Amino acid sequence: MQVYLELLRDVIANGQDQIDRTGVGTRAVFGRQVRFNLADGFPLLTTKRVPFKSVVGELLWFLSGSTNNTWLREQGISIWNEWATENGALGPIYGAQWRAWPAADGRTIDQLAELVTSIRQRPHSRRLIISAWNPADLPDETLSPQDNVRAGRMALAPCHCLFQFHVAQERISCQLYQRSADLFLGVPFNIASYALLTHFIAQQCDLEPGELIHTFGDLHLYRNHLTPEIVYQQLEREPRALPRLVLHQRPATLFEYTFADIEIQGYDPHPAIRAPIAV
Ligand code: UFP
Repeated sequence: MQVYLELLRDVIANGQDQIDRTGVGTRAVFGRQVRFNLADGFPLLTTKRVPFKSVVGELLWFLSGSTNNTWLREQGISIWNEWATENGALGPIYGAQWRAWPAADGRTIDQLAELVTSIRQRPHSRRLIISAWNPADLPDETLSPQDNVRAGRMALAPCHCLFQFHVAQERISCQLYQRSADLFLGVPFNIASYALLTHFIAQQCDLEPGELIHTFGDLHLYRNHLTPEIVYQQLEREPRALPRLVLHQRPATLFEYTFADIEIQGYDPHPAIRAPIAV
């Protein structure tokens, strides 16, 4: 995960100071790409502890098609709390678009189910794409998350908004386009989440996981993360060996994985680093 530390240095050295929606302010670059060969180990950051249980829980929740925060909260996962209404609603975010994209004729499209079928039938297809970027459902950037949800819109515009799979030599790779990326808090989580999803899809399609290619639009460090205790502390740490992911069984479908099926082995990170989140 040396590549992550290089991204931190890149944003510090080459970023421009920007005003942003949250009012916190960032240092940002535009357009970057990193690659992880999933055969080298599972890309879970070792220079700080990443809460893997939250990564798993959020992905299982996305895959279930849910957009209500209640189940996550019950699992002790608080990552969506700031955006939810008092009833836990988040509007038509990822789960809705991935599993039930509304079509003009009233149908809904299960993009993920169709993706798995397509990969099995036509692994060489160049159209193995999932999009969460549904312009009809985007929030109004000037309203609060909760007011957007009450108006039937997403609480937060998709950050990881489009991804594509590619099969070559029995390996399946995933390229993610992330339009906006909080490099300190969001990105370690997003890398792990898409690596896990790629392992699931590979298993479901009888393929080996290949590469995760992570492409960024606005890649930023919030100003209040650029402190000796936060970003600079992490930069002083030596990366350690990557852990391994073990999937204990192969469920009948992509939508039936549970916490018990997923184990991370050999994860020995440096301690967690707390940092304020920009809402
Ligand atoms: N963000 C991430 N990853 C995520 C997620 C959010 O980095 O998975 F949901 C960050 C990016 C940005 C903010 O700092 O949240 C979203 O703000 P905006 O919509 O204005 O880009």
